[in-house]
Amino acid sequence: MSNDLLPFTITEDLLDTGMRGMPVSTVYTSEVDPAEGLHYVGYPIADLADLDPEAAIYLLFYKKIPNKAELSGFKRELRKRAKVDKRVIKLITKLPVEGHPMEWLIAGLTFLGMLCKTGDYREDALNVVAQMPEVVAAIYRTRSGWGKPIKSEPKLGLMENFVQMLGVPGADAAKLTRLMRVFYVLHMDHGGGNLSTFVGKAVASGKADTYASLGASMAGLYGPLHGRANQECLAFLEKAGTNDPDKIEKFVADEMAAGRSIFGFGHAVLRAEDPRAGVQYNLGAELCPKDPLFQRAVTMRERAVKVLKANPKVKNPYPNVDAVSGTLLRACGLTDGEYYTVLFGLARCSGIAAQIVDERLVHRNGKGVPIYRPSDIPVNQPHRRYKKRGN
Ligand code: NMX
Ligand code: MLT
Repeated sequence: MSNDLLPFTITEDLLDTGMRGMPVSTVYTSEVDPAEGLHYVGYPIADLADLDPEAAIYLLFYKKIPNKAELSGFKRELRKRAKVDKRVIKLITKLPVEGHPMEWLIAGLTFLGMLCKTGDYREDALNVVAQMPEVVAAIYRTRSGWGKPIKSEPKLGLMENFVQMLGVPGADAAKLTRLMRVFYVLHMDHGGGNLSTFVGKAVASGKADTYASLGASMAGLYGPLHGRANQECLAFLEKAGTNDPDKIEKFVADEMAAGRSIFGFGHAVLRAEDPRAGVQYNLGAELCPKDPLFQRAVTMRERAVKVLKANPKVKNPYPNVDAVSGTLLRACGLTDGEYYTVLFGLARCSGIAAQIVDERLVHRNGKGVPIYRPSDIPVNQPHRRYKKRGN
């Protein structure tokens, strides 16, 4: 562990800042370096972007990149765990279409918990990772009205099976699979302090089960400043309505002046362009270079940064993970932005589940981190006595 963060003094100006920069725990899966961005167990994310998603999961759970035998054993293990209880899928098909897909996802995790939990953090973590593709595909198909859920074929591989179960009308499955494999690896984990991960681990610290903890963490991811920024960013790009660089710059400046968010830009920790954005810009150049909305996002990369840099309050004017992901998903056939955060959640649950396993079963020599209970400072609450008054 690097000791340069310790000891840490909490001064008044650090209160009510959303705990910005306060180290509260140790984490074994990943690190977010302000300048260099995300690393999984020490490896820079850009180096891992083309890894098998299953190998990336193994890395987060077992802290090493698997060799060939370990990877095939792990894939076998996930296949064995992949079968989702039919009742869970049936319950999903009864959910109201008025609900946002993230509300469906939270419900799906709750159904899995009700019907399938073992109560063992490691077992439940691996089960949920193996079963989420089928759950998310069922959510997607049912709520989109594409038809009945498609039978799972886990032997295809995690993302290959997911794309096959989605059965996106009119999509090029090979292209979508290429995208989803990278998308999954990029979105799995982002240190221990991001909102959804922090919430999930906090809930698990009260010894709630893995499914309830992940449901809570997905409620955190649902917020537009966190995971739902990928949905909002697609709408933001569409709203810009032009590919002319000067007009885009004016649009961003007007949005900022109106007090609205510039979606896909900024970060609480990063102080440089998010390498996960860089990987996706490159992937877009490969998969959909002529797509007009992708090209607009590329122009934003330069012009939105210019506008945000001119605003002294913004600490990071650069693109984050959500800046361009929606344009790639849309170009590969997933045109409805409302589902993008569910895809983020599908991947992120694996990182959060791995961190929950560590916090519950590994930290403090296996005793686990105690129940989260930070303190607070009471304001305008002088101690006084209440005297019962007559009527
Ligand atoms: N658009 C508009 N205002 C911004 C932006 C932005 N992209 N980035 C920062 N600011 C504002 C921020 O609201 C704050 O204003 P005020 O002092 O009036 O409250 C000020 O600039 C300073 O904020 P920072 O310290 O730079 O950023 P902070 O750590 O508070 O927030 C985000 C980080 C990510 C919430 C913020 O940059 C943001 O709202 N970005 C747009 C939403 C987004 O893309 N979120 C996705 C993050 C990644 N993810 O997937 O989770
Ligand atoms: C994430 O991937 O969780 C986001 O970049 C937000 C964060 O790290 O705070």
